Amino acid sequence: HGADCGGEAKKHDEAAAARAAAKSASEGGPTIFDKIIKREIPATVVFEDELCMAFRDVNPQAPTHLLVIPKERGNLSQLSKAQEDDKSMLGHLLYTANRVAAQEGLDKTGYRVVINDGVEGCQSVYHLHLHVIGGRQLTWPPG
Ligand code: TR5
Repeated sequence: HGADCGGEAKKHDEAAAARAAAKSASEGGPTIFDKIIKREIPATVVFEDELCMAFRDVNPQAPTHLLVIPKERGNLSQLSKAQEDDKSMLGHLLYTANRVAAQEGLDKTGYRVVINDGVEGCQSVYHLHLHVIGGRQLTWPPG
């Protein structure tokens, strides 16, 4: 049985599926986020600049749940693949996370930024993304 990563209970091995997705992405395969970037499938985009975009998570875990992603994934299928020359993009994404949080009014109340990495981190889409979650009292620790 796979890990419980918050989805519906599934009969197949979720960990194996996650490893397959990670392998595909690490080999340059597309993810669903490429289609969002190209506007081939719809998303509610709340911010965009030359480097990144932010849109609403389709399965929100709180009243506000945004994803901030680099438009060019490059090697950043996941945070653990980050290299020295990704530092400016990583900084830009984190800075943008606060900008979009403020745009949602969350700078007044507090919010959370999460990056899930790999199988044990419950990552499901292998294109780096920051979750920006808020609009209710969150709890700690996470599952
Ligand atoms: O599990 P990790 O950390 O990899 O986060 C992936 C996130 O992408 C999840 O919170 C999903 O709910 C979200 N997601 C998945 C899809 C999707 C999306 N957010 C917006 N729009 C989406 N589309 C159109 N399709 C998805 N498969």
